[in-house]
Amino acid sequence: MYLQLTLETTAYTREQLRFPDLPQIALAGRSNVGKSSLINSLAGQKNLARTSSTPGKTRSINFFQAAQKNFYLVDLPGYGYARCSKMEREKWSRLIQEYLQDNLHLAGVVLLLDSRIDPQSSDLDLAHYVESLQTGLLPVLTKADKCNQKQRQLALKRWQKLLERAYKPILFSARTRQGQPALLEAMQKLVQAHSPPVHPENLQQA
Ligand SMILES: Nc1nc2c(ncn2[C@@H]2O[C@H](COP(=O)(O)OP(=O)(O)O)[C@@H](O)[C@H]2O)c(=O)[nH]1
Ligand SMILES: [Mg+2]
Repeated sequence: MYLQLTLETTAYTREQLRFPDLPQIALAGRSNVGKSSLINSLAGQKNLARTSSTPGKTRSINFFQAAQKNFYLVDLPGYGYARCSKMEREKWSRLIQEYLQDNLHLAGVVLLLDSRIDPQSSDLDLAHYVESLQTGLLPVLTKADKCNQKQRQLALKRWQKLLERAYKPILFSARTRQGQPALLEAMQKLVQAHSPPVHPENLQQA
């Protein structure tokens, strides 16, 4: 099963952030974690989201509409890229925060974590921030094909323990598509569980 994804809007600044009236699932992760590869894999396409071996290239927030599923998949800029200037990094993390904060359409955040790499403080910072927003946090452990069974189980246990309030992490590989059905199902559940924002005009009769 694939998601039929169409890139609808790209935002580089706060002013360009629009909130289409549909639930949104945000994808977050450090640069090079495999976010573009995951989007391409979900869509069954090679070049929908740019993949590159040069980290830190995607600086925008990209809204992909999922046809028939009635939600947006929102690709957030990769964080924690050391080779950029401090100012640039702060600008991106501010844009991420402005997007996540008070976003009534947010149905959940999928946090991508490299299954081979030890937990980083930037990952934990973002995870705890998302938990503070009272929105669902779904950890996805990427590049699972690069680990052996023992390493995969270790990564799973470690993240489960660190992110107690999150959903159970999903092991994922864009190469083998391990975890893809589970991820699609979990995203669908987040969308279904999301209650749409109440518009002021609907409040009057309540
Ligand atoms: N073996 C393997 N490599 C992956 C996987 N996902 C991504 N990569 C590689 O990791 C690098 C970064 O991937 P990319 O999707 O561009 O990461 P992004 O910066 O998070 O968008 C690329 O060289 C990808 O080919 C995966 O599931 N398995
Ligand atoms: Mg990318």
